[in-house]
Amino acid sequence: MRNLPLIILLAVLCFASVVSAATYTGSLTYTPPAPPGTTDGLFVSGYSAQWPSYTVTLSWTVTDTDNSQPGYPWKYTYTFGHSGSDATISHIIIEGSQGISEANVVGLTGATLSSAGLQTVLSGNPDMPEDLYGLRFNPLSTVTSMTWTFFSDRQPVWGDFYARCGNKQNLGVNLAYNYNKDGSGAELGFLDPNSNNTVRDDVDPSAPAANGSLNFHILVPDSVVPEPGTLSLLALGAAGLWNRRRK
Ligand SMILES: [Ca+2]
Ligand SMILES: [Ca+2]
Ligand SMILES: [Ca+2]
Repeated sequence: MRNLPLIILLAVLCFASVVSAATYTGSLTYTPPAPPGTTDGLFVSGYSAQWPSYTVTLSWTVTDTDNSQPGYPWKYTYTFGHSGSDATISHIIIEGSQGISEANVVGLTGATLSSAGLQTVLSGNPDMPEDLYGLRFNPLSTVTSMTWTFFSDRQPVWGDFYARCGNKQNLGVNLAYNYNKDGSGAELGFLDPNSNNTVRDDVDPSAPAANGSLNFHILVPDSVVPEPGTLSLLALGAAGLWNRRRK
């Protein structure tokens, strides 16, 4: 068994690559009529002839199988849009966590990053449940649907989003965010439990990332994790220790 350290090293490396290779997809949809009902994954409101009468969808794909941005292993692709022709998209906020900044995003295509950090209800996000830390994306042109992609050093966790239309439409703003109730009537998704916008007490699921949606949440870039390269170094160290003990 002279090759035991090598076998251990290979096993750990294989395990690390299996663990790190992941792709998750999911979506949340609202379908009319208003108001949002039990089958909807989004809360949608606004001018009755616009977003509330359209189908509105957010979908996502998160993967670490694209290694084109070294140091930023997670590739996030989102599509948000509606089925109508009026009330184009102003912007969409994807939740992060305290400390998230432009430095956590590289290789962005399909949108501009107009803000990174604290996003408040008062800064142009009417009826957003409460303030949150996140990334605010704007479309590249006047569109009713947008797909954008970026790479991040932050791994996917469960979180929330908010989107709105441009300008006021018939004195109102069309908006959407992830929300619904479970069978017992308990509220799930993007919440404001203490009814105070500036005290951020929404709680997100801590379960690992997975396919689909969890309790009307989406996958968002959050805390930094060790890269596969770090795991490989750990494996090398473990194998080296084994070798020394044998001698
Ligand atoms: Ca949240
Ligand atoms: Ca939440
Ligand atoms: Ca609150």
